[in-house]
Amino acid sequence: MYHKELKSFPTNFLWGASTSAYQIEGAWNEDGKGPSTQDMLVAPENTTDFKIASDHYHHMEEDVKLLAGMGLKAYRFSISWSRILPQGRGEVNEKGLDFYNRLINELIKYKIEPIVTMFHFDLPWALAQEGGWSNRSIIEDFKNYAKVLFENYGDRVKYWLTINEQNNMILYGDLLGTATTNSLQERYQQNHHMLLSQAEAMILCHKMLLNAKIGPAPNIANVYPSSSKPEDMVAAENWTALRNWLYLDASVRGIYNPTIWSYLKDRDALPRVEEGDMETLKAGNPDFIAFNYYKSTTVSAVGPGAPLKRDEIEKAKIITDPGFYQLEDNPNLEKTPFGWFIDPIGFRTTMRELYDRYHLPLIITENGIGLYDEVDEDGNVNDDARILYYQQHIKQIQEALTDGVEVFGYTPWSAIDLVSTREGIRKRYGFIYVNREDFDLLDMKRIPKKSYYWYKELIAQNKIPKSK
Ligand code: BGP
Repeated sequence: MYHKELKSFPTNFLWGASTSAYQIEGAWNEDGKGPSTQDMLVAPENTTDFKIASDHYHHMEEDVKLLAGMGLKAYRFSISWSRILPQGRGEVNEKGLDFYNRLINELIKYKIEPIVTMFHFDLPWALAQEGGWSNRSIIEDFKNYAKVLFENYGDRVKYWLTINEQNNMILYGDLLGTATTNSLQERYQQNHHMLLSQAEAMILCHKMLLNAKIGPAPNIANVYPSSSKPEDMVAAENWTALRNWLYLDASVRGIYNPTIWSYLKDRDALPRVEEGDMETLKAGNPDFIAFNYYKSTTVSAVGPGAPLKRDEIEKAKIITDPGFYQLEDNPNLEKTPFGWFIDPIGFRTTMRELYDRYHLPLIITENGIGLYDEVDEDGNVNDDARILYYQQHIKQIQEALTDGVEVFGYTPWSAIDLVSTREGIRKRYGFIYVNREDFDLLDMKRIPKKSYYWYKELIAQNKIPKSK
């Protein structure tokens, strides 16, 4: 649909940027922090671990000042559970509490709205030793953790996100360092426990904080059938249900997606659902949907027993699905230097589909491009490819707004350079360069990139700057 005129961005639109605790903070064992599963991972070859990351823990004031300099209206960050509760439960670490208190106060000082992710891939190691998400007792632990956060930060934090990319943890947990099992049933049992933990947190949030808003933060992206064959359309619907709707149907409507329920049944992988669980899921209601979008996917139908076609599937050990779907290339799309499809229009269709299906306001909590950024002789980082990526994607938000979709914020990934989930710091996402390499920490100097100034102009004008 072509619009004669595009709607302007609302004046209170939350232009922001995003990070996560374990990828940016460092100080992995300082000031009483307990280890998390991410701290204990063995990094892939030639790749840094997360122990120092961007050393944000020791650069927090400087970093926030730079974010304020960009004119950010919002900053999305995650809280490290084991910095607050080193054992995952029990005694609270005052110094951990203090760090986030200072961060939140600093943001508010510059009129930047804090958006807090409660859990972003870094489970307290102590809880992982007891089975982590496989152990039903984690629901109570998550609820207690949520209570500590609401009690301590609820007076200043209005926007809460429960669990980052629960769907990717279940589907690609091996890649994200969050998987603990190859059993399909156990994965979906973990998923069930996450859904219940999330529902309990949403219920508690609404009980404790009357003005707060809370929502899930899955990774949502549209799926194309690789051809107009009806079988490929069924495969596309299958993959959409498995990667998108399973999570949101449960979070928003408190139900299990029927296609996925029968898929799990067919594969003897149904989660054990106890009495009262479905009532809990129904009682937990989000105020909005936050979602991360990087790329669309394309799939085709594949008969039962067929061999797997793509390496990616083997590597990721994701649920291999002959009889359900098969990932395909998309010749219509370009790729980033790291091989991710670039699909701004897919971003628009994702927003439209989400709004159509759930009728809840949307905020995009991640979107961005990983690049091999470098500092040139003049000390500048000219990340034109990132500017182009943002320009194209933000244009599609405007298209979606004009289509009638309610979008209230955009916090792309990432505010400053940080360590990627598995490709180190050489895969950079930030508006601000951090001068370190995978194994050489250099001076950790912060250098605003060209995209920093571009985004600053966009925020100041509340519209996409004209290309120069
Ligand atoms: C999302 C995660 C982030 C992040 C981003 C980029 O899935 O929520 O933590 O890092 O993707 O991915 P990567 O770091 O693998 O390039």
